Amino acid sequence: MTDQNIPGAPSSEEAALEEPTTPRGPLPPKPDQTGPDVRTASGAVANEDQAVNAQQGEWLTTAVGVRLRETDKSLKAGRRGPTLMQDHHLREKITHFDHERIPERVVHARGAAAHGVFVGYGTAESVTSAHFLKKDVETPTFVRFSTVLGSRGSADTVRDTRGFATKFYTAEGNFDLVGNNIPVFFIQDGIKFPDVIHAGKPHPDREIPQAQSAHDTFWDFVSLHTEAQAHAMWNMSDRGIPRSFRMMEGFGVHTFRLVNEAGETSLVKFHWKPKLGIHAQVWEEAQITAGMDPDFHRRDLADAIEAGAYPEWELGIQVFPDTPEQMFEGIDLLDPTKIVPEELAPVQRIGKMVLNRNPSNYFAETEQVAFHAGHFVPGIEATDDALLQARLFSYVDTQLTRLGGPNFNEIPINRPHAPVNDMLRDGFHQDAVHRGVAPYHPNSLDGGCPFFAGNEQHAFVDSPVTIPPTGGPVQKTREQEASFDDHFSQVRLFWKSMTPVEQEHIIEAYSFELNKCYEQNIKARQLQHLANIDPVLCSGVAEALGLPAPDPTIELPEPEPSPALSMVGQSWPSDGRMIGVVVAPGSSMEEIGELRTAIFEAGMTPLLIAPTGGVLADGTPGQRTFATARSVEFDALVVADGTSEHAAHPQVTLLVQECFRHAKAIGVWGDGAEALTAAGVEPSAPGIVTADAPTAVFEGLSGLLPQHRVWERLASA
Ligand code: HDD
Repeated sequence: MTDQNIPGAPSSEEAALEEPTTPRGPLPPKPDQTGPDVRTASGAVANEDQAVNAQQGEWLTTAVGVRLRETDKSLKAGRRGPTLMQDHHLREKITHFDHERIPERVVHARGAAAHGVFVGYGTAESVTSAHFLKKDVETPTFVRFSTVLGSRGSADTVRDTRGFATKFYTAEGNFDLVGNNIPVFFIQDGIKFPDVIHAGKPHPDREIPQAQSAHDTFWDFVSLHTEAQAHAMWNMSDRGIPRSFRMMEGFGVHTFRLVNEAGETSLVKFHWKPKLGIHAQVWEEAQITAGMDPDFHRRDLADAIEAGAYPEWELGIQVFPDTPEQMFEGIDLLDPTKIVPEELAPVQRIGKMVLNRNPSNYFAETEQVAFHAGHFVPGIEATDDALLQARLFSYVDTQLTRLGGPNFNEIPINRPHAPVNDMLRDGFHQDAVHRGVAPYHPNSLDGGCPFFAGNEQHAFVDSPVTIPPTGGPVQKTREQEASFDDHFSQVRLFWKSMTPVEQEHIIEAYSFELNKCYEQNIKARQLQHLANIDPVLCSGVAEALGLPAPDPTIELPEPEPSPALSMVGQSWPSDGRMIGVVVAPGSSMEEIGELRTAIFEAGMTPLLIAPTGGVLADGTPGQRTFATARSVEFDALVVADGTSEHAAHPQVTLLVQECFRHAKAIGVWGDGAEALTAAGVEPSAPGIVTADAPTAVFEGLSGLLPQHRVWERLASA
């Protein structure tokens, strides 16, 4: 066969080959499934559609492009004979499969991600020269949310901190803001990171429990490290079980240094503020969800984006003067276990991020993305926070094992959109075909290139910060400032800023976790810390543990509560909320149609729950059956008229009772009210809407949803 025979028109010999299946044309990509932006040889950014369609070419080939006529049977010496070593395709297929997995992240292994765009407001221009924060500058972003402790296949809704890592592909190179949904950290110095993670991960003997902090080694660590009390309390609060990634705040945690055009510096803390507000599951919901739908958060994020309900956050900064002490109102800004309450330093909004595209391929993008806390752009710098300093080393180092060598920045999802002209060469998985002969500086052979950029070309210049900031001779030491030793006053501040219902949840969370510990010493030690934080907190937990509540051993001043720390009491947009609607053959499809329209028009999603599968009378699909529905999927429940025959169905009763217990709004019209009676729910209870028409029911629910839950239904609210 000659070359001319190959592309396009098959030769007569090829045509004679029998195809096992009819070749099909490429599937049309979904609008949100375009490939990752990649850098072309010329440095321009292109969208590699080919990558999306790689699986849909006409002919199956080997890895090196040879067309195959069989992939289901190996090459054997006769029909019943041994397999032949010369079967290249068999060996290639199996070998590649054998090496498909890469090590999961040592922490934050379980995650979900999305592409987005960030737009600067220009309000940060007085404090930073960063180009992407200038007014109306649009920057592509990629965000990965994660849990910390669980393995890649663990459940989404476990009690844990959530990672919130954002890669900004700015015109000046990549900036990574690798944050969490909790603004304080367990430890003050990165040298302790392996310790806290060893304690939090499953026990090394039996590798249990998975994705949990409710076990002895975790609480052993926490009770032996008073500095961990602040983070532990945040984890035990409702922030540890978010309703959705879309409804979480994000925090840069550390204090960073910003530098403006004039070279003046400020210290800042970064905050992400979600448009939809901060909401949590209740603990029972989180537990049910982990079994019913372990992918709950992952699915929620992808579904919302696919439905066009793009999640949004505003980026904000708290700004502090860059004084030699690096303190603000008595709070040490280099201590990552401390916050600065918003009441003392308001969060100023500097830009907005919208997540508008799901990844096309989990492995290529979400798994291979490599964030680095040290990826800064001109105008943003690190501070001497000892936790941050250790991170500056760890994030590059970990990729060497995880992504198999030093060239991970060439993987499409990690490539900057700014032109790259480094002198890094060779190594495993080197994709670039570098030209020239002189990858060293200075040189006289490659035209002297590359040259250094100066201020005019906006080079990254480290600000001339005095070390130590207080001046004087530098002494090597493994000590830290005395201000780092106050481990309790902010934990008390957090506790005192909670509403009664949030405090009750915190007591329940500590009680659950500590009751899962076997070691009595650990429980007793932790109770002593709780006594030092607050006697009410301590006695609540002690009672649940069946242990005496110890007296405090320290005296703390009464803090000024920070209402911004509470998740209760505010009103938020209810876009994207899910409304479960129990229907039955006796329901009027006209009324159901009116209800669905009203729900859609309010930017929410109805989920119809019918006794059995299949379509309803007018062809409307029922999305759930009584057997497959569970309350955790819904933010509110409606029981339609015409359902009386099923009012006492155990699954309907379970739905109503769970929604009631979890403080969700419930609406009924007509004989739908019988489901309330069957479940033992009083129609006059808070958050129960009874009306004579579906639209009136929905109107009542719409008034309740902005508070997220019917808080007054919970006993102590
Ligand atoms: Fe970390 C991953 C957040 C302290 C070492 N970290 C990782 C991720 C997030 C954070 C969100 C997942 C990134 C992704 O989605 O790929 N880490 C934090 C925050 C910290 C923090 C907010 C404190 C303020 N981390 C921290 C310390 C160290 C590390 C002190 C080590 C000294 N973190 C890592 C790591 C990981 C990581 C081992 C695992 C996977 C990766 O980096 O890429 O290098």
